[in-house]
Amino acid sequence: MRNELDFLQVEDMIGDEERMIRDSVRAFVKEQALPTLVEHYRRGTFPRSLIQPMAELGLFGPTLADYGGAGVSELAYGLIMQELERGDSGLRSFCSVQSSLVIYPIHRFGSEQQRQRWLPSLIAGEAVGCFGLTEPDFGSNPAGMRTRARRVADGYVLDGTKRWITNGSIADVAVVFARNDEGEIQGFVVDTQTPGLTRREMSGKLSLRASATGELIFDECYLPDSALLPKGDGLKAALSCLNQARFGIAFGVVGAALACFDEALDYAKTRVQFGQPIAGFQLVQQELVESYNAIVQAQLLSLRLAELKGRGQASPVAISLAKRNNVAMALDVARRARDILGANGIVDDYGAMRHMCNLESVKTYEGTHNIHTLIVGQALTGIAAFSA
Ligand code: TGC
Ligand code: FAD
Repeated sequence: MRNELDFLQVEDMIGDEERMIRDSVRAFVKEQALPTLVEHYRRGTFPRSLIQPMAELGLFGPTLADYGGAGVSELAYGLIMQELERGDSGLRSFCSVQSSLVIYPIHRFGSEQQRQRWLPSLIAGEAVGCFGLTEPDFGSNPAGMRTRARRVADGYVLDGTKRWITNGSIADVAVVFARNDEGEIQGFVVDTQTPGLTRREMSGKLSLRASATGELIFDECYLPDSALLPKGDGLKAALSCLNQARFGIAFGVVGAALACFDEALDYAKTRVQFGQPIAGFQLVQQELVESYNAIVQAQLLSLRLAELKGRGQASPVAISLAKRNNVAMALDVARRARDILGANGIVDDYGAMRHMCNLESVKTYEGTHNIHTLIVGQALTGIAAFSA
């Protein structure tokens, strides 16, 4: 959003340091990432050449102050996600997973040995991580997972399949959840070169094409005791990682919405039909105003959330509310932008339709829109409505 259009002066709510970080990521996305992203989106590949530049900007595990992390604020983290997703949701996904779903659980639940082994290289972008919770038959309901961790002498044997795993096919390390002999869920840190683990790239995606999505198949995969996340017991540990990633998504999708809005506004002011710019038609202005209005509301929501998170007070339900609202908002803004662009809206010379397709995945992952509705509904009523 251009400064002169910032009617509520949202910019004033962002400190100098956060603004500097945001602007450097914005410049990186514009100058280095976007020129290659569209081609990767066409080919359905992840732009691995961007990993090192992102690491040099300090974008992996940025809120950690140890193991090489930059120690930035929660707001700065959110704004990093916003600028990455202004480019493409696939780029933000890569960083969400690396930071919130791999670096975070290893730091919070891992042993010192696991931390030393993985955190410096993940933060430096020398290693890539992935997070395996979802299975072919258990998406919204991970509590039903079937992946087993059978106890054997000095370790565990994993059997099962994790599907729809971002970075799964390119990762060096996987944080994976499995059910032990007692039926409890436990987390493991798995080197992806471990015998018994095979991986498959998932093909045919019409969304998040510039992101690697894979399947992890564990077949009698032996892991030593040292692979167990010592403090990662129960579904609760897995779900607490999701809070971090959902927070990043609440900010990230604002970036996608801003990209679509800016594109649609510029287009509407220059595209002439019936002898005047289409921005001069009331119906087009209404679309632009609805988008603008929704974006500002989402920005204010995420800024408040960052403030709460910085104080350690962002509850899971507050995060669900923001993920749910902001993703639906961004999808709506992307669809409106696509419409304003007319036929040009369906080609990838413009970003709106790519963002729109990406946001369909963002609506589904990290808890679907429906699941977040039920999380907030449960908090409001005290009644869980997840199963009939
Ligand atoms: P439930 O009984 O509600 O919870 C079990 C325990 O966990 C606690 N809990 C949480 N703790 C921290 N943060 C949260 N967000 C939490 N949600 C629940 C809860 O208090 C309880 O603790 P305790 O002490 O009583 O044991 O569990 P449930 O089985 O009824 O499930 C509830 C439900 C449906 C909300 C949950 O399963 C859920 O969130 N489902 C959605 C699954 C999901 O989001 N999967 C995401 C997979 S990862 C991914 O999509 C990555 S995409 C990455 C990218 O590319 O960006
Ligand atoms: P389902 O759970 O089968 O849901 C299908 C539909 O039913 C949805 O509309 C859902 O809202 C609805 N539904 C389900 N239960 C209810 C209910 N109780 N009430 C009302 N409606 C309901 N997972 C990982 O573990 N790691 C990753 O890195 C990862 N990356 C992903 C990347 C991509 C591109 C995608 C698309 C997914 C990724 N996922 C990942 C998986 C993602 O978290 C799941 O797809 C998501 O949790 C939904 O599960 P599902 O697809 O099995 O849908």
